[in-house]
Amino acid sequence: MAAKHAFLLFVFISNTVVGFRWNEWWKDTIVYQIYPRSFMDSDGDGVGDLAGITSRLEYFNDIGVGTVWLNPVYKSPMADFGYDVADFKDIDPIFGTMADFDELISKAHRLGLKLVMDFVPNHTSDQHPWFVESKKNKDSTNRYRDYYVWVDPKKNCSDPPEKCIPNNWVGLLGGTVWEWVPERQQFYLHQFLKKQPDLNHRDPAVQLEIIGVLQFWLEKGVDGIRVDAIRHIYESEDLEDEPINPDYTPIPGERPQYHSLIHNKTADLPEVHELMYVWRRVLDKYSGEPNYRFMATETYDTHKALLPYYGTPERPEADFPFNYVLTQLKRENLSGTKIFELVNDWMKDLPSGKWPNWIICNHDNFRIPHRIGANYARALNVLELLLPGTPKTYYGDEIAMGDIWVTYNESRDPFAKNNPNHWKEYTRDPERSPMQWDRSSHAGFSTTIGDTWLPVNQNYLSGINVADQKADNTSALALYTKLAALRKDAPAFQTNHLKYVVVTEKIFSFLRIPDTPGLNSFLIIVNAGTSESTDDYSAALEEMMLKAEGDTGVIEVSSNMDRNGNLQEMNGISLAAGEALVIKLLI
Ligand SMILES: *[C@@H]1O[C@H](CO)[C@@H](O)[C@H](O)[C@H]1NC(C)=O
Ligand SMILES: *[C@@H]1O[C@H](CO)[C@@H](O)[C@H](O)[C@H]1NC(C)=O
Ligand SMILES: *[C@@H]1O[C@H](CO)[C@@H](O)[C@H](O)[C@H]1NC(C)=O
Ligand SMILES: *[C@@H]1O[C@H](CO)[C@@H](O)[C@H](O)[C@H]1NC(C)=O
Ligand SMILES: *[C@@H]1O[C@H](CO)[C@@H](O)[C@H](O)[C@H]1NC(C)=O
Ligand SMILES: CC(=O)N[C@H]1CO[C@H](CO)[C@@H](O)[C@@H]1O
Ligand SMILES: [Ca+2]
Ligand SMILES: [Ca+2]
Repeated sequence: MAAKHAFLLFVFISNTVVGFRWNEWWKDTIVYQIYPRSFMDSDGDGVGDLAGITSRLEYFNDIGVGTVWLNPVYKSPMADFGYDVADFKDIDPIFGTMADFDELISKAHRLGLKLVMDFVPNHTSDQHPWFVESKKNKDSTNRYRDYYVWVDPKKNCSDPPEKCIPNNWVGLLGGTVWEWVPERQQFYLHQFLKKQPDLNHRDPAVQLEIIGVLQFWLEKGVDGIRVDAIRHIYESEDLEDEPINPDYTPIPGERPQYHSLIHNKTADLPEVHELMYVWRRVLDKYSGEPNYRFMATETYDTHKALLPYYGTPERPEADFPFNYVLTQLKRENLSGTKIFELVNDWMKDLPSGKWPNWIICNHDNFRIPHRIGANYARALNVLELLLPGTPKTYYGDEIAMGDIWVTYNESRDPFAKNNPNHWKEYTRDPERSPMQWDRSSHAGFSTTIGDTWLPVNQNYLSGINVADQKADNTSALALYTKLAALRKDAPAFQTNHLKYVVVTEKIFSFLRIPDTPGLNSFLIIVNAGTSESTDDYSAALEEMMLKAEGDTGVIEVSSNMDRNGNLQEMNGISLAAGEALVIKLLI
């Protein structure tokens, strides 16, 4: 018996897409995120490296991924595993050499893959030569004097100067952003770790240095950059306190957490858009047919705060700001209506002519089996790959990899180690375990006789590995590969519009319709509920004045790969909890 629903009808204006132009390669690709320590270890030291990645590049051709994005591989003391850069123009020895990088990029290009680098402009390592010089003194002869955000002790303060903290600003890991340096008798600002001093992008010399870094990698042939932590680039020069967040309850005896304040002096300052535009123009100088250079930005924020990073028609910025809204999906709030809300927020406010993108997992959030439940991992890949726009896959999501668990003492992540009382909320180790390639020792990730840098999830022995899943045409990997091919081949997936069909507490469903009449449309249905759902889609389509031919479709793909090819009546479609269907129709 089909339930009665509210029907939600929205239509988006599309760009008419007849194949993508040379400068739009980032639209019909899948971006695959590699956390380099954890992808493939070539030399048996237990840590992944560049030569390891190079040795596995054919995998991307096999599964239909076109773009690889590397988390930082630059020279770094690894206080934040590479997000603390000591030399923006060199490779860290743990990952290999510049020659290894050159080999990686040339093989990637030979295989038709694009390579995107992580770009970390907000801060450097405290061991970067710029900082080492900058902290020595504030003499006008010190050319690095203003490379970082240095501030005097608060005025009219009767305490010793190192206690005269300039203001109430709190960093992302809790506690003050200010760190005292006796040599300069000043504080420097760090929004992340103490070992990650923020660069001063108001200094023209810093702006030039950073442009030089961009040029260095563009000349090496990288196809794009992903700009890290963009909302934190600038802080207000007036140094006024930030307002207290009324929704925050302080914990007695504990340092204040990031959300104790409303960050309108240290985040999303308007100046950042000037900088983005400058960088965009640098990329444009290197963008000659066929080599368009792509830019994405990273920041965790509400969709309203993210959208401005697209720029404007006159002043374009990112090709897209990475859209993290779906990373908020948790076990307790996963539902059809919640997915609808998050998807629709982005789609309804998307600036005209701009391209959406979707991210469900990354190196800062638990993976789906842990965050929501193992039986939803496949369906969420269906959702991510078939929504309009560019999907981003975190390594291992294609095989439905799960998290590991490590104790506080075994933790590697500084965000956890610096927060002994809250480490379970901060830890990012669980989602960073080594990639599971096959059933050999360490899941084929490493030949080390010792330990890998984080433990391998033991479920690699029970089917969660690439080799076993390649041999099984019903596996998560088989599903992923089929979806990747579908989104590349079917014109219905090469537009940026969608129509919602049935949306309920359990169900989120949408139609992808090609711009050219007479070609197949696809109805995608996800059951995000905790029990089976049977619904009438025929009436919903009719209400939208659309009708499937003969009121039937063919199941192109089912998330469990067990209903593919079945004929399906539209007036009563049943899905198990966590199941997704892709139904091909003519309308
Ligand atoms: C510091 O104290 C002096 C003398 O009491 C006062 O004139 C001045 O305005 C104060 N400055 C600030 C920044 O509060
Ligand atoms: C910051 O927020 C406070 C409180 O909402 C407001 O009074 C103040 O004007 C804001 N400042 C800026 C720079 O937006
Ligand atoms: C879902 O729940 C989590 C945990 O309670 C919360 O952090 C997150 O903001 C919620 N997401 C949405 C979209 O409501
Ligand atoms: C963790 O390490 C500390 C210091 O080395 C030690 O005292 C403690 O017993 C360890 N805790 C566990 C649970 O292993
Ligand atoms: C998998 O292979 C078997 C045996 O060849 C075949 O019967 C089945 O239809 C295939 N399933 C899928 C989903 O391709
Ligand atoms: C999603 C993302 O890239 N997060 C990074 C933001 O920047 C901090 C500091 O560089 C990193 O620790 C996060 O991993
Ligand atoms: Ca290695
Ligand atoms: Ca900053």
